[in-house]
Amino acid sequence: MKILVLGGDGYLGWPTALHLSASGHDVAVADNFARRGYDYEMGVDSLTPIESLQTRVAVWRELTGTAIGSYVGDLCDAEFTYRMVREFRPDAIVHYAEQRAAPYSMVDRKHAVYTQTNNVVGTLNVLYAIAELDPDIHLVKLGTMGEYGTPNIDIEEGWLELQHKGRSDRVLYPKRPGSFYHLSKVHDSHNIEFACRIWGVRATDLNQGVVYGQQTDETAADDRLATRYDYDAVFGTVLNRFVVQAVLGLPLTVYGNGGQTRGLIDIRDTVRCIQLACENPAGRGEFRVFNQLTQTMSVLEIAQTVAAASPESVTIERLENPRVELEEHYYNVVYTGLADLGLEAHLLSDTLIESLLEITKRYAHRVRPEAMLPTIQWRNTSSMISH
Ligand code: NAD
Ligand code: USQ
Repeated sequence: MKILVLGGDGYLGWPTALHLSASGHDVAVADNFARRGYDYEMGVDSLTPIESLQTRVAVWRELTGTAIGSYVGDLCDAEFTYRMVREFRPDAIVHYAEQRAAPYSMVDRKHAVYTQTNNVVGTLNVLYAIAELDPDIHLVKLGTMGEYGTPNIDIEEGWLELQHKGRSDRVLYPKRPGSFYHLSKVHDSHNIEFACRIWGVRATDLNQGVVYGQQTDETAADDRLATRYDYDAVFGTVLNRFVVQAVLGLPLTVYGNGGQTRGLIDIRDTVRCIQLACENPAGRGEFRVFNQLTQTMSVLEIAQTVAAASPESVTIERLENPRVELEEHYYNVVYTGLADLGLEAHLLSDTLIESLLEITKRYAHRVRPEAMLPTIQWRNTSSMISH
């Protein structure tokens, strides 16, 4: 298949492009390097050194003889988006290209507006390009488990069968997200479902949990293929952050009492899920939703698991929660769709944590410990991005 990976220079987009290429697909990536720009804004950098997109693509070609096309541009620029789709003619578009950090979207008005504009407008341009140029293109869009929030009923895969006053209907599952970033994904989901209904677009919305890990079979082949590893309080995700804190001898920063429970997924399963979704497309007009996670754990359980796998002694610190979120709640999620397509999950294991500890030790000298503590407060309308 011809597959276009939007956001192909990012943490997940780059390993996905490699995995799809290694699986025999004809792949091109697109990115505007916004993510590299946020690093400059915050004065931080990926723990692992990462090469430019041009070098990454050249190294992949040198190692495998296979080309990955690249498009540099902004999805919010409709001309760019249309030109790319017209030129590459993909069978599937994998859409990762959004501002994805909840804390970044909560810095202040400007960052909230940027996040929602970038994400919602970029996705609308992609939807229009598909509808106008080739409605057969399958859109595989990254959503998030955080769209649902933590409701007091089971979380279904996108849709809910509802009984109300003697009548029944199948409705989009009600959403209660916890940041302006997570809200941008809800807005996207509604726009995509509408495009499926009115234009017969085929789409898969993947409500992914928190990703952990840094290596896939393909990125591990050469240091120059490494993907980024974020550990700072804005972009670092919880398990990856805890591993870095454990290696540096810093206390693990559990927000609140740590009872908040989240879906988790190994980066090796993320790339496989995308492959499965692309190779088994949604039907014309279908808005298909999968919950993309392989297990659920509370934040405190994640901290205890990292502490137990670490050879050094580790302390766990409970910080006052900078976010507004339930710390004790019901959480029962259905996630059978991707398993039915053939996903064989890698569950969080000591071996994975040990390999992350190894990577972290190798690059520990690159960590800026002052970027570790959270500075963005949900309850304030304006926060400092760093100390
Ligand atoms: P990332 O920030 O590393 O990658 C996103 C890429 O998209 C970046 O390279 C960025 O430069 C690019 N981009 C952003 N806006 C763009 C635009 N307007 N035009 C062109 N390129 C643009 O993020 P990631 O961790 O790889 O996440 C990828 C996607 O997966 C996001 O949509 C995110 O919401 C979703 N997701 C991530 C996680 C996670 O734990 N990392 C979990 C669930 C869902
Ligand atoms: N947390 C801590 N300590 C930390 C960091 C986080 O206790 O040092 C807690 C947070 O309060 C939250 C949970 O851990 O309850 C997860 O936080 P996170 O920063 O790992 O994840 P989140 O902000 O939800 O965002 C990440 C990705 C986002 C994706 C989302 C999936 O950045 O792109 O959409 O995970 S989900 O959480 O399922 O919505």
